[in-house]
Amino acid sequence: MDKNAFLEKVREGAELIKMHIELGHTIRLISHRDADGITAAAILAKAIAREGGSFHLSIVKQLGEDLIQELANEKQKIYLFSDLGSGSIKLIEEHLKDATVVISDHHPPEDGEIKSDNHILINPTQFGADSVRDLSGSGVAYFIAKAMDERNKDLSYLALVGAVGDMQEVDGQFHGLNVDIVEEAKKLELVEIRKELRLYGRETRKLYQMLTYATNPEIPEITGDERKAIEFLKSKGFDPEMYYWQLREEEKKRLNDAIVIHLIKHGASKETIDRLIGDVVLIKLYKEGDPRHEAREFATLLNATGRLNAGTLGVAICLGDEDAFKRATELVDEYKREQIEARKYLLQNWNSVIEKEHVYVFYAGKSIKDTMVGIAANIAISSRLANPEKPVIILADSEDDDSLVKGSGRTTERALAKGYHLGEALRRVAGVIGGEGGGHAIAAGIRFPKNKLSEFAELINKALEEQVNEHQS
Ligand SMILES: [Mn+2]
Repeated sequence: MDKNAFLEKVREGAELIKMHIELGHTIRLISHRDADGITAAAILAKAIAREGGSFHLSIVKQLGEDLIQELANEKQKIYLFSDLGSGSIKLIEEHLKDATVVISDHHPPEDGEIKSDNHILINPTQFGADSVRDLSGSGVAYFIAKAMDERNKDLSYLALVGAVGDMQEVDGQFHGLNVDIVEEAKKLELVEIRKELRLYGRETRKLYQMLTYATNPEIPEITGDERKAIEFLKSKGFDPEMYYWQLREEEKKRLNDAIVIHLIKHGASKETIDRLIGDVVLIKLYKEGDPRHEAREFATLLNATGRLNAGTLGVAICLGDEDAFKRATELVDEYKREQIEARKYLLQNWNSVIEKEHVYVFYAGKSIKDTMVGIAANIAISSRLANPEKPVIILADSEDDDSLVKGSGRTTERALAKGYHLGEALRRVAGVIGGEGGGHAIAAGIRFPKNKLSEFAELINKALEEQVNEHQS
């Protein structure tokens, strides 16, 4: 890639942001809600604060027209989009033409070109970089922050957490501009990069859990089988209750070798083995055993805050806020508990499901939280309560309004082949019974008056049936 041309663009963006800070304008910062977007937001927020500027931050799932319109209504002087924006250039050009816009992103641009003189796109893919391995959104944010002030090099470790969150080192090592960030973070002694076992849970999962839940890569005959994982560890002389970080270097090497040999015996490819042992980013600011000590666990925590609509809490964690870290940990534990509860409730009460020709409808009342209905629908499918070729809709009482029920529909690719579109079907039914509904073909939601519950199953079945009939004709 043309690194110098990219860095020139970065400098241009950094100057623009600094100029607005000098003018006393609030920087309106909008970033993506995954770990990459959250670390990117933290880097930019910190850089702005260090310049003496103020910012107003939102962490969002996606950048649609509604949101862009809302942002335009705020009439800010400068908008800074991070880890998103490249996919919405036309809308940004249309709605924000009177403002300064800086887009700091790594997704390949689509849908239009920058036309306004006061808009700038900083995106390494325009200079030949590969969006999935050379630089992530937090990496772009880092280069901008560094161009604003060299001091911001101390945020390099956050850029690496974001890169790992986006799985930029999926093949076991860093590439492209990510390597530059690794070098800077190493020089400042912020991180240590080690060739270690890359299975999830170095800090917080016991060895047997690390192996039982291994998915990337899976370990044949061990993944998913706790007993076998324990047996395997014991036979190699390891205490299954220990954590990877507690092992001595010689023990780590022996465990790595044992797993590699096991994989080779089961015919694993070279790529699989390369992925198993590779770059692991350790953050020296945190102690061993802390999820923030290892980049993948750190990123997973940030991702969870984003999914739980607490992305700004994730940003606070990145900025070193210990209370935010504690609250987020509690939030994630609570969420896991709710998930386990929902699963238990479904398994015990599935006999009360209404099964129609085209749909399962399950009403959980207050036993499943209304925020968990989508997950519950997925559980019904993945735990094989439901036939995967038939959509599942889980309904629960609304927590804000007792006269309403909230529901989520989920199905599988296989079912979609028959012509189902859950979003369309729920939208239509909602129209009939006085609610709101919509979404994607495979995942959608609805909210409607509780007194229409008895009619709902029949109506949604009919709507789905019509979709199948139309699909066939
Ligand atoms: Mn990203």
